[in-house]
Amino acid sequence: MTDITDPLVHDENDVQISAPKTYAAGIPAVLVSLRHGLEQMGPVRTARTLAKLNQRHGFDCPGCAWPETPGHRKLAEFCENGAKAVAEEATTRTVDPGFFARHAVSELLERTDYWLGRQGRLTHPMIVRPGSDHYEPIGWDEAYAVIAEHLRAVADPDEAIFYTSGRTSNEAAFVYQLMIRAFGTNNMPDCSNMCHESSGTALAETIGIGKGSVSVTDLEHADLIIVAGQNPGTNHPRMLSVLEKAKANGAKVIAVNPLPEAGLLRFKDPQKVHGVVGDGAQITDEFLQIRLGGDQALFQGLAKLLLEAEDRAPGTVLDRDFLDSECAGFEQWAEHIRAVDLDTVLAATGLTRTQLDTTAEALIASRATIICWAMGLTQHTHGVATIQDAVALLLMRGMIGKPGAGVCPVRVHSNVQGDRTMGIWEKAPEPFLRALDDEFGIRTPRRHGYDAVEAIRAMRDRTASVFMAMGGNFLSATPDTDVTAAALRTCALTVQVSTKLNRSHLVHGTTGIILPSLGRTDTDIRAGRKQVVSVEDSMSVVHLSRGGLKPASKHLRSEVAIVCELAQHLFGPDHPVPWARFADDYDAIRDAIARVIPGFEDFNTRVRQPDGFVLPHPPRDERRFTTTTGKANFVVNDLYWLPVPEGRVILQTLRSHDQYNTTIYGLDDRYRGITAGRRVLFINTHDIAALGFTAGQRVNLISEWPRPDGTVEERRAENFRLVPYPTPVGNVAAYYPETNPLVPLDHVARKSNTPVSKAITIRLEARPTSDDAAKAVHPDPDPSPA
Ligand SMILES: Nc1nc2c(c(=O)[nH]1)N[C@H]1C(S)=C(S)[C@@H](COP(=O)(O)OP(=O)(O)OC[C@H]3O[C@@H](n4cnc5c(=O)[nH]c(N)nc54)[C@H](O)[C@@H]3O)O[C@H]1N2
Ligand SMILES: Nc1nc2c(c(=O)[nH]1)N[C@H]1C(S)=C(S)[C@@H](COP(=O)(O)OP(=O)(O)OC[C@H]3O[C@@H](n4cnc5c(=O)[nH]c(N)nc54)[C@H](O)[C@@H]3O)O[C@H]1N2
Ligand SMILES: [Mo]
Repeated sequence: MTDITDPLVHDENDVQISAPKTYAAGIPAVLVSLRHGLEQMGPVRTARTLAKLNQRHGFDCPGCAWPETPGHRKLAEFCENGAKAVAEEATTRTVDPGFFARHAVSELLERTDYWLGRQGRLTHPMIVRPGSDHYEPIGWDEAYAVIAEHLRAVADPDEAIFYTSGRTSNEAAFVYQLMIRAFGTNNMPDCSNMCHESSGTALAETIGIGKGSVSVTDLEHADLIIVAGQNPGTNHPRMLSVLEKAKANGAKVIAVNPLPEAGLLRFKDPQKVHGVVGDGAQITDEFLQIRLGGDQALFQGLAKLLLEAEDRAPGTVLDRDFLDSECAGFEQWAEHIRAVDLDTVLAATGLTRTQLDTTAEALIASRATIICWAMGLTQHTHGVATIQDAVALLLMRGMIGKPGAGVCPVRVHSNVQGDRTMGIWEKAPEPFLRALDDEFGIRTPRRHGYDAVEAIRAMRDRTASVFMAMGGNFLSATPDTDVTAAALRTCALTVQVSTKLNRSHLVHGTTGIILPSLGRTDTDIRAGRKQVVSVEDSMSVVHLSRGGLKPASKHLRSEVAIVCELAQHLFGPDHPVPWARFADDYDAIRDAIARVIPGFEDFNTRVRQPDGFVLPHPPRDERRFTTTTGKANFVVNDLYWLPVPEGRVILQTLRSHDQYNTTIYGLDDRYRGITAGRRVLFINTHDIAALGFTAGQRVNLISEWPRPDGTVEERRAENFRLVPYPTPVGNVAAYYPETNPLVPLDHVARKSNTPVSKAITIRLEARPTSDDAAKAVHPDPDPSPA
């Protein structure tokens, strides 16, 4: 077997390291956007594309799910990284049958993810037949026939697995889950399982709905915003203008992060004169440099300080009316919190007592508090517990369902939230399934399906044999890359519906199929009519997205069409679902959605309003909590944190500024001072010395995972350069997906089953030679407090 990750090890001799930046965006961001566009698309297509991005009559940015500002939209309502995401998709380069004739699969496996992504858009359906090392073209109908034949051959529908990534539109997601359930399984792992699953799980239990409760307007009118475990300067750049506006309105921003991320500190808005020429705006008032996994301790510690303040001055801290009328479990939770040991909190967080006190005072002084978070909270063993303790901190003071206050899990893949709303969920609830049955006259299965981790186990254990992916890059996005690769290879058939070439195409089943699809930016014409799709953003706003560019090839089909055509091959002409009609008329799909999913009444009309429409959210709209108790629940969670074992460090895996998940746009991470390389390990200078290394030295990373029998499983990722960085002592960071082979499949968050990508215990091993050590390494950049 070819090593799945080995090719990435070799091309990293030129990495340059300089001091990290202290601000985000500004002129360099504008230039970088244009450079990527010009390189991939040429000048005319670049101008046309960027002008349509996030405009009312344009397409939704495939970059992230940050909402558009309602009403006035600036001509350039996008960010550098949105522009890169678009250039990546709208590229004029192509990967055609000639490309696959020239390059064997085994040869492509030797290429880096960066190289694969740069080859361009997939143009034809392709198949790699049993025993062959080359993809060859296949007609659409023949491809559907092969897939349908494999699906009909399984002994039980649960032997098939259907993955979804978060770019898929509402319409495509709805027909996809419908086809899967009509086939007979709920095996629908999705990228959410690796992403905000912990948020959904935590929020559903506490407030009754797994979605955020605030709007952009709320953020602009909050007086305290806590941004925990999130790097908006890179991953949600448009959020920075909203934070800037909130600050102009008098808000205080507290950032909680192990790393002093550039965007959190200062922001130069490229759309404003002062951002272009001046120092930009200071975004963060307080930077709490927390240890990895210390957030639950922080939230519990703060809650304790708030309870104590209430004891000292009764009636000044707690919102008693709200607690009495709308909440359940407060007294029991408060008793648990009172017993929290503040010394443990200080050890777990690495913060000082003064920092805790100041933050508690800010919470007490605030009339409208919002907590925002992303992967820094969700991808931990105790991600669900951490988020529930954050929610409790808000509930104590009644900070939900009122202007300027609430929970803000910052969603991410541009339509990941919409896909869930449409039923891409392995545990969809009974009312949704019943509504599908009633609408279509089918019987959907009730047994829960596999999430991402369970899907890998099922393939590994040979209880699943067909794997289909609607977008995404399952191999590289999931944990334990080598285990996942071996699992995918056990399948009789793997199918990837994709826009761009990626590593998941190269690690296939006995038969492998690639179905090339239209992307968000492409014109989609069916039955002679231009079709439009819809998406839901991070704040539950549903709006249209209209592609406008000429597709990379005339053979591409939309995701909707691909699903509906496959369904016709699978179920034959007499199926109760009107697949042929759905394939040619997305309005008909929206009419069905309107009848099945609450909140989508009159979908076709309302989605055509200028800014779309907002889905109902009971806690936000009417302070109603649809939980098991009918109240907002305080959930008691034991405190969990991450002491650093002797001689080891704890690794978080994160994104560089030049990537979109597993798509690598470039080899720089401008804000963190990295140029021309990705195999770097950000580490405190204290640890470099304590572990006996030197700055710039190359090391191998070995993760250690204790088996129940007391032995330790080891996983390796090789050849990383040590970069001295202001990360807390004992905590290191490196990029995903290069480090995914280190994440054990069984290391998952409690309750949400999300892989723990932000806390991997590793040890470092010196590489045999260090001839190039210390090349171009800047002097000690402000080491963090010990
Ligand atoms: N340009 C670009 N945009 C993107 C993406 C992309 O890859 N590129 N990906 C999209 C997707 S799918 C997602 S999910 C989001 C991801 O958005 P983020 O969650 O911002 O992404 P990460 O790079 O994983 O960064 C995690 C951040 O949390 C911090 N962190 C890590 N562990 C902890 C911890 O224990 N406590 C605290 N308080 N902080 C911690 C890290 O230092 C880092 O700043 O972005 C979306 N937008
Ligand atoms: N170690 C570690 N692992 C992680 C994370 C981490 O922080 N650390 N983050 C996790 C998170 S938050 C997420 S969301 C997942 C992401 O997991 P995925 O969503 O599976 O991965 P992406 O890299 O976003 O998928 C990129 C591929 O999607 C395809 N694509 C792009 N646009 C379209 C489209 O419009 N239609 C179709 N059909 N295909 C398209 C292209 O072929 C492209 O190669 O990764 C997770 N994995
Ligand atoms: Mo994500």
